[in-house]
Amino acid sequence: MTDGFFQAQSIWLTPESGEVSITGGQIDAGVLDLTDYYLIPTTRTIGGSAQITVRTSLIVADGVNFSCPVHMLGADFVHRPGHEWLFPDLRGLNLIFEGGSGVVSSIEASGWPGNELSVIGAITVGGGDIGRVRLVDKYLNNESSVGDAVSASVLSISQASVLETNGVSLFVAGDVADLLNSWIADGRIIDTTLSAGQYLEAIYDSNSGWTEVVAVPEPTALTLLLMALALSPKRR
Ligand SMILES: [Ca+2]
Repeated sequence: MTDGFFQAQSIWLTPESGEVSITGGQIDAGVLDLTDYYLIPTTRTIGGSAQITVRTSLIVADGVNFSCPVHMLGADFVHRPGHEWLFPDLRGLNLIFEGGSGVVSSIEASGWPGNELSVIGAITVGGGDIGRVRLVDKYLNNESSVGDAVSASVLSISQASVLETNGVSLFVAGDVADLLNSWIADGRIIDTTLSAGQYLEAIYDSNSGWTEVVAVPEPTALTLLLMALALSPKRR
């Protein structure tokens, strides 16, 4: 597909063999299902100047290459386990969550910084309207011991939009700890699963080159007192 407009409640875009590519035109789908045809891996290319809007769920497993934005109007990004050697290439994908107030989307944790293919190119919370997105981990995508996380090269959260980490590890490429900590402070990044005495903090790991949002224990009164003493000017 290179042109035209296609609108449907549910689109299962899966050839029995060969390759399907959408490089132009407009798709407006309730469900856009890009999973395999009876576990036969095929390749689908979604990119170019294609305009994609999804309203319920965008479902991937493997064999998908994205190189365009996908507008998520309240939709969930579902990543089912597929063939691990054929992980979808999400590096060119920009998921834009803009469902408006009171609408919660989700992102399946499937990536980790060690596997570049599974890193989502960009997660944008808030676009034409504000967005709210919750990280979830319903499927075991990575069968090694690393575990599933949500990893993005770029994360943007507009004012009044919210990303809920929901106990799922979140990695963003580069040293963006100051930016993410400012979003934790102003409520753009929250975790409603934190136990008492925990709070979120973004920490940059110079070895990996990634900033991770982690739950850390609240500093105790004694720690704060010792820090204050250490920072206070020395007396003669
Ligand atoms: Ca998962």
